This record gives sequence, structure tokens and C-alpha cells, in this order.
Amino acid sequence: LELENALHLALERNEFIVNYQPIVSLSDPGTINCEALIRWQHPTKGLIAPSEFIPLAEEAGLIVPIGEWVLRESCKEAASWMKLSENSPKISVNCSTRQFQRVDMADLVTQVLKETGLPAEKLCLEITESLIIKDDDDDIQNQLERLNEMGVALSIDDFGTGYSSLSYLKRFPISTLKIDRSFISDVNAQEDEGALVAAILSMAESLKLKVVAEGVENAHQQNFLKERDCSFIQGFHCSKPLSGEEFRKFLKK
Ligand code: G
Ligand code: G
Ligand code: MN
Ligand code: NA
Repeated sequence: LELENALHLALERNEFIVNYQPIVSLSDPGTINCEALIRWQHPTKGLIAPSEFIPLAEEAGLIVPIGEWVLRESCKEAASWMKLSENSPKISVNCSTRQFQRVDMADLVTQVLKETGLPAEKLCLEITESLIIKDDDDDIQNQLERLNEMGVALSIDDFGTGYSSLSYLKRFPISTLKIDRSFISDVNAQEDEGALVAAILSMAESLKLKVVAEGVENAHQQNFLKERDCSFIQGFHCSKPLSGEEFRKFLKK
């Protein structure tokens, strides 16, 4: 409860920060995108990870204003990268199911893109399978279709960990699957597991979906993924999540 009270004040006290984790192309090493990851700089407890406060924010209904803040902050930052290079990074922003239930995300994104000057093509929203299972809902479908028509990409986060039927991949305008890091950790030099990763990659190819492998921690996993035409990798092997300033330095290298 103490944490929940502090969470209410955190937005107005400017205690949230966004980190950016590079998402590196395997076919074109010059192409770097990134995922925005929120952290809470608590005045006494120090840096708090999202896994500790996002569920609380969802229960308390605070995920709507917090999610809006992350979206605006991320789009502002990504717009500033456009001055650095022609092929500037696209930004992926995590969205909770509750945001789509409480506000019209297509309207919100339209407004934020206009304010920040970021082109829709530079933005990707990460959603989870729960958005699509729970709501066999025309309203959710309508928001996703309008976002897609604007040019905003949609990706499925933690792909493979939900309980959803795969038919949604045909019904919804999804462009990218993010393979959950639990599957990537099966790919190890001793046993060469990774049968599930290989199967997801081959399915994605037939459906013309891009794939981001999450939690890539070593060169062996990177090679395994490259051999199977995985589009992008994200993980400690490339970089941990970085501050805005560190991410700019990463881009220069
Ligand atoms: O950065 P870290 O590995 O601690 O992130 C943990 C989880 O928190 C991730 O799975 C991510 O999806 C979630 N997360 C990070 N930032 C945000 C955010 O801005 N909004 C929402 N809804 N979830 C986030
Ligand atoms: O949205 P999602 O929950 O997938 O967010 C990614 C989370 O995974 C972030 O909290 C990030 O800090 C964490 N992460 C990123 N790269 C790695 C990695 O290579 N290994 C592990 N164990 N965690 C990672
Ligand atoms: Mn994510
Ligand atoms: Na994930």
C-alpha cells in the first residue's frame, strides 16, 4: 500500500525514466531499433524495475497515465534521433491490455505523433496475446486496424508464452513476433536445443512476419538465429537497456 501511494505521486514528481535497449538487425548490422523500458527512480528505495510496479499500476488504474507518459517520452526521444542519421531507429513501446480497454489508443497515438513530430513509421507498439484473447472485441480490433492504417507497427511481446490460438495472426495486422527469452535460453552450445525457436522462425517466414529474438546473451545464440534467418536480436549480447545519452553513444559506434 505504501508503494501504491508513492506510485500515485511518482508521475507528478517526475520519478520515472525510460531506458532504451538496442534491437539489432541480423541482415543489416547498420539498422538498429530499440525498445523503451520504464524504470522508477524512487526517492528512498532507488531504482525499481517495472516487474515490481507495473502490475500494481495496472490494478490501481495508473497504467493509463503512466503508459501515456512513456509513449510521449519515447516518441519525443525517437524524434530527436532523426537528426542523427537518415536510417534513424524505430522505437517499440510496451502497452498494457488495460490501456486499450480504457482509452482509444489510435486517437492517443495520433495526438502524440502530432505533438512530437515522430512519423508513424518510426513507432511500434508491443502488445501481448492477452489483448487479443480476452477481447473477442470489435473495439480492440478497430483500434489495432486504425493504428496499422496510420503506419504504426504492432508486435506480439513474449510470443509463445500465452494460451492464444494462433489464428489471431491472420485476423490482426501484426507485423512482428518477439520470441520470449525463455525459448532463446534453450539454445545452448552443449545441446543445441532450440527446436521451438526454429519452429517459430519457420512459421513466421511462411506468414511473412518479422521476428525479434529476445534475451540473446551469447554469440552461439546469435549464430543459431542468423542461420535460421531471424530478422532482429535483442539482449545482453548486444547491449543492456541504456539511458538516452548512452543509447546515442551506442548509435555512433
Ligand atoms: O526492463 P525489464 O526487463 O525489467 O522489464 C520487465 C517487463 O516490464 C518487460 O517485460 C516489459 O514488457 C515491462 N515493461 C517495461 N516498460 C514498460 C512500459 O512502459 N509499459 C508496460 N506496460 N510494461 C513495461
Ligand atoms: O518487454 P519485455 O518483458 O520482454 O522486456 C525485456 C526485459 O528483459 C527487460 O526488462 C530487460 O532488462 C530484460 N533483458 C533484456 N535483455 C536480456 C538478456 O539478454 N537476458 C536477460 N535475462 N534479460 C534481458
Ligand atoms: Mn517488451
Ligand atoms: Na518480452
